[in-house]
Amino acid sequence: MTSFKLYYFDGRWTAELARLVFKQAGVDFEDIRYTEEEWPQHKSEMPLGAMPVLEMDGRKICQSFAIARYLAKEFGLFGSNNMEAFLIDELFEIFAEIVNNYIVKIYYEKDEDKKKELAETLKKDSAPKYLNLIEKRLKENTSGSGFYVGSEVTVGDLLLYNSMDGHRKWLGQYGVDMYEGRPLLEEHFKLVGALPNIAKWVQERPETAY
Ligand SMILES: N[C@@H](CCC(=O)N[C@@H](CS)C(=O)NCC(=O)O)C(=O)O
Repeated sequence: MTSFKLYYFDGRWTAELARLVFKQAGVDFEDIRYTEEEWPQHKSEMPLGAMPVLEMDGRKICQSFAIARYLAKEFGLFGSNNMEAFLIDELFEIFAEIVNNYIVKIYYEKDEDKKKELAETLKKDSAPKYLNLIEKRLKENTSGSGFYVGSEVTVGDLLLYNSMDGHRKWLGQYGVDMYEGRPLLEEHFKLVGALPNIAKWVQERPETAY
């Protein structure tokens, strides 16, 4: 049986989606969390000198979204046909754009007032077009499951759930909730949060700063 080790810091951010995929699939993995002090000794052991990194039987692979996609495909959480897989990929690209074009800029901005301003602009001007499309996709799934695609849970559901959770927590420090006033997303969040393996993990996972 393959042995999995997931390396990251003691936080959720870019590693949490892979953890959720493991948990939903019921597959064991070693959740290795380096402290900031330990990290410099381990940086050169990682393919790109960054984490998260997944080690499988001694082979290390990197890039958080690629890791989550790989695991989801391995564990049957990537949809039941090519269109479902496409819609999941589309959702990954949407969140990659939100993170790379907006969230990362807020993170690196030094001025506190400017950070708040950027967070408010994200909510008002940039996020709506993405969230409108996500809601449209949810409505297009007429299976009645409430999941993002098809009738079974996929990594698309875990991605949407984890992004909402993380962005709310992080943007909350600037008083911004870009998901506010979107009952369909709220409903989906509750559905995924109530999946037994996810609910159990959310209950027992370490409380971390990010
Ligand atoms: N695109 C990469 C980003 C990886 C990344 O920048 N990781 C950060 C933590 S979120 C890191 O390892 N920083 C420590 C360093 O670069 O020394 C991914 O999504 O995995």
